[in-house]
Amino acid sequence: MNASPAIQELKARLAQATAVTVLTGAGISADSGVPTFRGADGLWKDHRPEELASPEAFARNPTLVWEWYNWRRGLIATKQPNPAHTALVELEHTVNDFWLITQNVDGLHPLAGSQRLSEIHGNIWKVRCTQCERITVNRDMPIAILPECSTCAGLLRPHIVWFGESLDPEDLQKSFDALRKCEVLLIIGTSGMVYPAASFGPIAKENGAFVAEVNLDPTPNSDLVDVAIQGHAKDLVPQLVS
Ligand code: BJW
Ligand code: ZN
Repeated sequence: MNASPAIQELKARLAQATAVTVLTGAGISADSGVPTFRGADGLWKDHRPEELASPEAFARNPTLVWEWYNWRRGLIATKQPNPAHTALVELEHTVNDFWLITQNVDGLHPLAGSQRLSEIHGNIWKVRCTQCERITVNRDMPIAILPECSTCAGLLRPHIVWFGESLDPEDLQKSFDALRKCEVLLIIGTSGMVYPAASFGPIAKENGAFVAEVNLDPTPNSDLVDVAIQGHAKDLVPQLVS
């Protein structure tokens, strides 16, 4: 198969760059069978985000929120990284200065072997105590509702950044550093609707990076980027890295 000129150019840029940053969203895991948030089959079709993914929702009905996370954990536990996740591990090994920023909480990037990454919206396999704030890994299937902290007996919550909550300052700092210094920013499978990640493309562009997008559909980023390639992440990302 002959690669398109856009793919060829991006492939060459990636091969030459010494600093590459990648931003991923739910679209990369869609190819592993994990549902996205928005769109026809997205999670928000049946659930209102503010009823499940906000601190107010958890305060109002922690049982409902935990039931939803138990369902998601059960689904994600059956999924595996796909060739797009694996290709990014390969890229991490070949690029001198590499950073992966993922909005995904499914843990498929670390499962594939990614190490230089920030999970800026948290991880569905981690829990945080609402009292003492201790963060622990928890793979219970299903998790006991309502789960309690083993240190202080406080109520545990998912270690996930909900709407209206701040991102971890260290994750943000690492992300901004990576966006400012990268020669290439590759944005994969995100609708570009949720801030602050929605501002990452413009930040890298303002700082002189070559910005590329891989997505099934056009997004708000498509007009800003140097190259927008439409298709499945699992097919395109391995082509870009090979
Ligand atoms: C494929 C594909 C395939 C499919 N191959 N592609 C500035 C302006 C306006 C609002 C705000 C602002 N700053 C903050 C806000 C408020 C809010 C926000 O952004 N709201 C917007 C909706 C307007 N942001 C926040 O609250 C953030 N906090 C914050 O900024 O704190 C400071 C602050 C607070 C309040 C006010 C002001 C400042 C926190 C955001 C946390 C988001 N958390 C979630 C958690 C969900 C719960 C959970 O997972 O358990 O993270 S929301 C949800 O969206 C999830 C995702 O990580 C995130 C992004 O979604 P993503 O990944 O883009 O997925 P989709 O489904 O949207 O798109 C999938 C894409 O893939 C599509 O484009 C498809 O085409 C594509 N695709 N298959 C390639 N095979
Ligand atoms: Zn505690």
